[in-house]
Amino acid sequence: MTRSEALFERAKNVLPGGVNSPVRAFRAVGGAPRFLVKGLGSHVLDEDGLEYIDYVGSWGPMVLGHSHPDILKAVYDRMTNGLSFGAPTTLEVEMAEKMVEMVPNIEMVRMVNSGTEAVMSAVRLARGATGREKLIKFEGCYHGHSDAMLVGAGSGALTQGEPDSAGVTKGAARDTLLAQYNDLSSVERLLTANKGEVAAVVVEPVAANMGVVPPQDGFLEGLRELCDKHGALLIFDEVITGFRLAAGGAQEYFGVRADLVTFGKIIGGGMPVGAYAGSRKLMEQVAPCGPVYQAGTLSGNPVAMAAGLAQLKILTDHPECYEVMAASARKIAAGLRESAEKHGVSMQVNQIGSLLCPYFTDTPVDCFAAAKTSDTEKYAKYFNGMLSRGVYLAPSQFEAMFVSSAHTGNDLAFTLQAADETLQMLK
Ligand code: KE4
Repeated sequence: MTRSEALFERAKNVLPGGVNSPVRAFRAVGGAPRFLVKGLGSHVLDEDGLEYIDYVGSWGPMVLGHSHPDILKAVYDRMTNGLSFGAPTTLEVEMAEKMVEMVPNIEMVRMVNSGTEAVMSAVRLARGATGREKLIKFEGCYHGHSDAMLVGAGSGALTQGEPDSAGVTKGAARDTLLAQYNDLSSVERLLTANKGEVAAVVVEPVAANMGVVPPQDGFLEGLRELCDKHGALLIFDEVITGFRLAAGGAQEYFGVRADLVTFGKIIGGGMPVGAYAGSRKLMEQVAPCGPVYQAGTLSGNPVAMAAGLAQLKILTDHPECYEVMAASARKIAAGLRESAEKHGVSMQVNQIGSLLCPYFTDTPVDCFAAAKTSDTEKYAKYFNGMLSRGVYLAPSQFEAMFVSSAHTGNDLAFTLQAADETLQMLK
């Protein structure tokens, strides 16, 4: 028994499923999750002393790789003066100012402690600001685990929300309507059928929780137009795309304006964090200056702010990172396609910026229904073949590969060699 296997058995006695977040449990790919002890640059080390090239990167925060010296120094310098006060600190003001400087169309920010909290709060603000109760989200998009967001499953393009988790009441799910990603008509039908009742359309500008599905040309622009026509707010959930697709996130990358934007991951540099942001008019409706209540003991925590601010400053000072990461992702995508072709494996590879995802299907993946045609058994074999060769991927077909600025040319060559050997075994 490996140390990870032994630790996993021990963990299962005191943690549900042995983990603190379900996807980490390797349920979709089998075997015991690797218990990691160290990360440096693009590599991580597990409890058995095995090293991997890491394409999870804590699910997005480690955009500069692990243990960046400037980020570690910022954390160390901050923590020696105290970890948390529950009182204002200069760092949270500097963080908000930095985000406003980098992201288009936002004037104010509220820090929270997770992406879930950011989306939950932005949705409450949208409902409070519009006086409307209904929401439109997209099947297969993930926005954290607040009740209103745990709605999916429903068949067909238009469905009244059905909870997809125990404990989410029909009442909580009732006001969440499901549309189809990259299908503007499914949104228009919902807005028309619920005239004057939809507070907001919540969307991942790049759907990165069904694998990676980029918006088709005109999709995001169409959402903007439909929201304007129907008086609904457009919420970009940029927990993944924020500060990753571009310094200004998806709004900058696609040139589409959202009314509210949610963030997480990168702005914490690896520490627990979330944020939502928008115009002054909207954000000043949030307590204590407005009627929309939202609060948090550790919101704006100085250590998290120090880590996040250090990461944002590096991204600002080195904008070339974005093209470097995108070029690396393009290289991996091209190499995977080449190997799949060579070995006769049906594979689609979607890539945008530093995000990519291989699907085991011969159907082009431009929506959730197409993503679900992927052979997830084959993905599991691919995952384990890569893991055994020292490449650590998302342990689920419906996640993204996260490329960082720390991934080197040697990492890419090693990754593609491992993929070629693995795909040869799969055919
Ligand atoms: P958190 O509450 O996990 O910080 O953020 C929720 C969230 C919100 N919006 C988007 C677009 C997200 O991708 C997420 C969380 N992402 C997943 C990875 N697909 C986190 C990994 C996990 O659940 O353990």
